[in-house]
Amino acid sequence: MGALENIHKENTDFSHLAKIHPCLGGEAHATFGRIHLPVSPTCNIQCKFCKRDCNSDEERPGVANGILAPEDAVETVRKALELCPQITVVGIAGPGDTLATPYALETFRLVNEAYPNLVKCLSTNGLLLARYAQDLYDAGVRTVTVTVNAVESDILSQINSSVVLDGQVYCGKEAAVKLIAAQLEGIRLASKLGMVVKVNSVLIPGINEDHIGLIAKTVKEAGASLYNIIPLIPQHKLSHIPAPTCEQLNQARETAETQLEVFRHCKHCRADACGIPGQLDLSYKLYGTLKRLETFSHG
Ligand code: CLF
Ligand code: SF4
Repeated sequence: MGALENIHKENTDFSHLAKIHPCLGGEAHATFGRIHLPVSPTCNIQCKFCKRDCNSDEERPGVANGILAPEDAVETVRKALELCPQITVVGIAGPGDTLATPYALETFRLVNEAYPNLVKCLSTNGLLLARYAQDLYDAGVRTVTVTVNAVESDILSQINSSVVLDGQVYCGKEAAVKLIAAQLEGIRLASKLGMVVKVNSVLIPGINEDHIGLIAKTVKEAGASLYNIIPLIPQHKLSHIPAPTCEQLNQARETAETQLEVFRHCKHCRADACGIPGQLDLSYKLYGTLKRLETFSHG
């Protein structure tokens, strides 16, 4: 832990963070770990491929063993560091959207007080990012991932069916327009505040596969520094679409790379992942006793 304490130095500089954060494209993906705290139960949008669930068998985003209460987060991080001292990042990535409920922010505040030197990382659909960017920064969050699946409403409305904003439900194109504007504003604000912004896109053959270059260009202009393209897991309303082939995925990554650095080591973590991505999975050891819930989502 002694050597790691030096590494756990807070810093908003991308190159420094890339050395210690397993998802920022540096060598750190094989060396350092992250713990995800599944404190966010619900979502404020509906992606057509998203089937939120709660179980301990599936390895995909959107799934967690159960929901953790913010007041249990510090003790959970302590246990996780005991199990895996290589953990440098505390992430909140769902299973619902992390900003749809106040629990992620509350959790980051508590964890930041107890562990100011761990990197705090948030993953969100971006609908409420602009609204909470300053609060997140003040709670120690320095890396943010926003899932942007399209930057044109015609395309996004094929991927997302609705958005709930301030008690109002928006559907179809209207929802897509709102979501795209909110995401780009959130990325602008978060990066302006000094947070490193990574964008995730789910690659959906026949829908956004020829749109990746424009997404990369647009989010880069808004302030994103890194891009991660994730293959569709065909399910829910998009279960009829086949997952992209390796060629399609590589093609999309190459196109994106003309605009923005591309992260290629993503392991499609669960919302309650713990350990070194792709190498050491301790989530069952850490969360095995969490009560299972019926349904929820991923952010
Ligand atoms: Fe977690 Fe995501 Fe932060 Fe990483 S995961 S919130 S940025 S600490 Fe990483 Fe997992 Fe891929 Fe995410 S390998 S799914 S990119
Ligand atoms: Fe989309 Fe994530 Fe919400 Fe599911 S939980 S609907 S993937 S933003």
